This record gives sequence, C-alpha cells and structure tokens, in this order.
Amino acid sequence: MSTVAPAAGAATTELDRDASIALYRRMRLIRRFEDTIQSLFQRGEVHGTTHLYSGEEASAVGVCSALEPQDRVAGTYRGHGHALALGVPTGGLLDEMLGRSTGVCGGRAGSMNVVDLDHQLIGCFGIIGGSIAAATGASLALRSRNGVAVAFFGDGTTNHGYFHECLNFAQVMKLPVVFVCENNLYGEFTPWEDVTAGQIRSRPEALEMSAVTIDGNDVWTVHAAAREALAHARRGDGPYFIEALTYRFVGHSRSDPGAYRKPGELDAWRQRDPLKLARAALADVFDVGEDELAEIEAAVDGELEAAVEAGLAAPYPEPGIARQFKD
Ligand SMILES: Cc1ncc(C[n+]2csc(CCOP(=O)(O)OP(=O)(O)O)c2C)c(N)n1
Repeated sequence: MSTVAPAAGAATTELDRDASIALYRRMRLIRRFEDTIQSLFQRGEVHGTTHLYSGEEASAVGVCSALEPQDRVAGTYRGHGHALALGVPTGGLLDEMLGRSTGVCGGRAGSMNVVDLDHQLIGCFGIIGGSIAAATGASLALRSRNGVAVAFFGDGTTNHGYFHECLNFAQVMKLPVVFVCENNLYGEFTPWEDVTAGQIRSRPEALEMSAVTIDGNDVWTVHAAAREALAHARRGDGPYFIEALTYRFVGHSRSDPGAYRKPGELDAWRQRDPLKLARAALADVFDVGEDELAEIEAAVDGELEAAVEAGLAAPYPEPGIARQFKD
C-alpha cells in the first residue's frame, strides 16, 4: 500500500531541460517573494502577521507542476508558496500583502486567506485543517469533471479532527483528492514527535489509503510522487497521501525567531536547501551553466523589484462594510 521513495538528489528524466529550469525559477520566485515580504514587514508596509514558506518551496512547486487545469488546490497560512506555484501573478499577490485594492482579493484577504479561482486556488486557510475540509468537499464536485483536489497542510494538522474525518470520508467515498502533508518537523514551536502518536503515514495507512513518504526538498521527487498520486485519484482509485519531509528556514510566524530548534539543525537543513539541490542538479544533469542560472535569478529579482514599486504606489481599498459585501 505504501512505499518510501528513494532518497532524492537526482533530477528525473520525466521533465526535460526547460521544464526543469522552470521548476527552479518558480522556487526562486517564492524564496525572493518571502524575503521581500519579510523586509516589507520590517519596514511597516505589511500589517498583521505572516507565515513564510522559505525552505519548503519544492513541495508546492513539485506538486503544482504536475496538475491538470481542471484540478483545484487548497493551501495553508503558509500559502504564498502555494499561490505562486500555481501561477498567481506576483504583483497581485504582493499587492494583497500590502492591503491594496489591486491585490488578488482586493486587499482584503491579507497574508493568510488568499483565494484566486482563476489560478486553481480555492483558498488558503488560517484555520488549520481548513484546507483539508475544503479540498475534500471540492473533490465531490471535481470527480464529475475529471479533476482532482489537492490539500496542503502541516504535520501538526494531522492531530486535528478535520484530518481524521476527511481522510475517512474521502477513502469511504473513493474521492479524487490528494492530501499533501508538509512535515516541516514543527507545529508552531513544538516538535512534531512530542505531540504525534506513531508515524504520520500510519494514519492514512490505517484507512488502507495509498500513502508515500518522500524527500520534500527535492523538487523532481515531489513532482514524480504528485504525478503518481494525481493519476491514481483521477482514474477513480480514491485518495492518495503524500508526506513530504521538509523544513522551514524561518520561525513559525514573524514574531518567532525559532530559538527552540536543536543546535545545528537549521545548518544541516540549509545544506539540503531545495534551491541549492535544484541548482546543483540543473548543472549536473542538464548542463545548465552559471551564466544561465544567474540570468534567471536576476530576472526574478527584477520581477520582485518592479512588483514592490508598483505595489507601494497602488491605492488602498475603499473603506466601509458595504464594499466587503459587494463582490
Ligand atoms: C483550528 C485551529 N487551531 C489552532 C490554530 C493555531 N495554530 C496556528 S498554526 C498551528 C500549528 C500548525 O502546525 P502544522 O500543521 O505543523 O503547520 P506548519 O505551521 O508547520 O506549516 C496552530 C496550532 C489554528 N490556526 N487553527
């Protein structure tokens, strides 16, 4: 029923050179977006809170690059990564973070609750487990459209009621839904093993659901696992569970410096930075040179700089409750 995917590190031949470069570009965009949000937050331009995705980019990009257009995705409050992986426009997403009317939700969703139905994103959820319930519900409709719903969520969320209820329901109903647990080893400030009985993958396995644990920092490994999971769900074989092992390089949210991490842990994971792995694989497997990589990186930096300039000049939404209910 389940397998543990081999340790990653090698680009697969399923994706050609251009497609593989596109994965790296998308991951780089997410990383730079998160860096930008962090610095705008420190300058007082982004309000409320933010939960950054830095370090987990291969999970969103690997899964979303395997989707068909009719598929739908529910993300978490670390959802900037999920949104950008789906192709939500950088400027629209940044404007949303800045609370501007030009944001993808008119500046009213902020960091945690982005929705973009034009780009397959049925929502990002500040309530943990919300993504699981939304994707499970969406999959009821998608099965008549040859579509699959994907739910992203964290390891801590596997202890939540929604998780157990929805996985059971999806398996009983054989729904086309892929559950992607981004196991970044912590739920807020708590190591996952301190609050989680048994292995996470044993939970879907107890329901006889197909499940796999993979290296979530290798984008090609994630892409391959997602292709298999999506094909399984699409052909009517029911839900599929992916546990992607990864790590967030930053604290839980903007107020958390992450001091609870074990000594050396962050450094060890930085050696396995998904961007670093992908960069090395592009050079080794596809012979992508340093100049080409530098060009891609400069183009991403330029995209972000232009987005910041436009975002800071964009208007705020009209105040008032009437506007909230208009659309
Ligand atoms: C229903 C609900 N309960 C509690 C919270 C508070 N909360 C926010 S994040 C979080 C931890 C989630 O950890 P995990 O699922 O591992 O996701 P990660 O932040 O690691 O990506 C909790 C308990 C919440 N947002 N929603």
